[in-house]
This record gives sequence, C-alpha cells and structure tokens, in this order.
Amino acid sequence: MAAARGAFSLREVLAAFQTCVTERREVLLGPYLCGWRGLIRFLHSLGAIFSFVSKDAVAKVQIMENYCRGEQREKYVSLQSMVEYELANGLVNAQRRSGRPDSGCRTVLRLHRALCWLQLFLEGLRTGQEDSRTSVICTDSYNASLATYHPWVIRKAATVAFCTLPPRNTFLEIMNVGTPEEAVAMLGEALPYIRDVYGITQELFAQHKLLDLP
Ligand code: 1PX
Repeated sequence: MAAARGAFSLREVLAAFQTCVTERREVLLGPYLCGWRGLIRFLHSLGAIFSFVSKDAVAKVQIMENYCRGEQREKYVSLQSMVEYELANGLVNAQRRSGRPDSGCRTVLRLHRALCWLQLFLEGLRTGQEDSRTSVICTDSYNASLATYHPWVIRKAATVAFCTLPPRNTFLEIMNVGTPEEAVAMLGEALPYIRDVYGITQELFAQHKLLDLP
C-alpha cells in the first residue's frame, strides 16, 4: 500500500478526526487542527488554482495553533474549554476589524462550516457512480453548505476551480488509500467520525448562540 511506503495518504488525515472526540464527548483541538493541516496538504496537491482556498484555511489554522501554543494554552485544549474561556472573558462578540484579534470561536466556526462541505463532498464521492463528475459533486456540496456564507466573487472563483478537479475515480486514486474501491470503503469507515465531530461542534455552538459570529 502506498501509505505504508510513506507517501501522503488521506487515511491518516481522516484518522486525526477519529481521535478528536474524547470519552466525555469533548473535541480536542490538537487532532482537529492536525486533520485540517492534512486536508490543506491534500489541497496543495490539487494545484495553484486552489491557493486562494488554502491561504484562507492556513490563516485560520494558524490563528488556532497560536492560541493552542500561547499563554492561555490550557484553555485551548478542547472546543468546550475554548468556548467557556472566551465567553467568560468577553472575547467572542467583538466586531471584526475592531482591532481585536479574531477569537477562537469565530475562527473555528469558519472551519466548522467548511467541515459541513467536506462531509457532503466525501459522502457524494463515496456514493457516486463510477462515471460521476467530481466537479459536480463538489459544486453541489458547496452550494448546499459553505456557499451561503461567501460573497459572489468567492463563489465564482470556487466554481471555476472545481471545474479543474479530475474525474471521480482518478480523484479517489490521488487520495492514496489504494484502489477506488478501497478508497470508498475507507470513506465509509471514516465519515461517521467526521459527522460526530461536526455534530458535537454544531450542538456546542448552537447552545451558546455562536453560529452567526461576524
Ligand atoms: C478527499 C477530499 C479532501 C479535500 C480536501 C480539501 C480541503 C479543503 C479545505 C477548505 C477550507 C476552506 C476554509 C474556508 C473558510 C471560509 O469560509 N472562509 C471565508 C470566510 O472567512 P472570513 O474570515 O472572511 O469570515 C473566506 O472568505 C474564504 C475564502 C476562500 C474561499 C473558500 C472557498 C471554499 C471552497 C471549498 C473547498 C474547495 C476545495 C475542493 C477540493 C476538492
């Protein structure tokens, strides 16, 4: 298997999301960000046309990594501890460009919305026909999730970039987890973990009315 020879494999990336959730149903930021770093590496392999996406994703992951390494790092161990700390200290509702740094909550919210797109996209890939077009799966998943939050210019650039995606089976192969059939099986195993992370985050943010942070 390619992954065994040390090549990049999406299997390891998805495994990071698997290790995010603790027995107490907390979402650990370390593996969560590790999963995102891996996805961004994969995105780089899809070509420069996606660099506007990876730049934004890197910037957001970096903000979170800085919190996780900063003075208050023990407050940024899990999403739950982060929400509690930022809310208790009035760090969350600052308007953007108020001179205050972006909060962890608003930054994670952007990644969380992108995770919704990822779930839909991977599910579309998994259940698609052999000859389905990756660009169509990607566009449909995007329109049903992230697009709502993006201005026209970003939606347009994203749609153009999606058109460059290779056909479904080639895409499954570049995920580097074996044959397309093996990749589909891996997605079947991994997707419930991503759904779990998404569901816990959604509930946490809804409970604290954090789903519309500017
Ligand atoms: C096996 C498949 C794996 C595919 C991995 C691909 C990883 C994709 C990572 C996407 C991360 C996108 C984060 C976007 C966060 C966001 O919504 N940012 C916007 C709002 O931020 P702000 O700070 O201003 O409130 C920001 O305006 C976004 C700018 C960049 C464009 C985002 C387009 C997202 C397109 C969805 C993913 C496309 C990748 C498709 C490859 C298959």
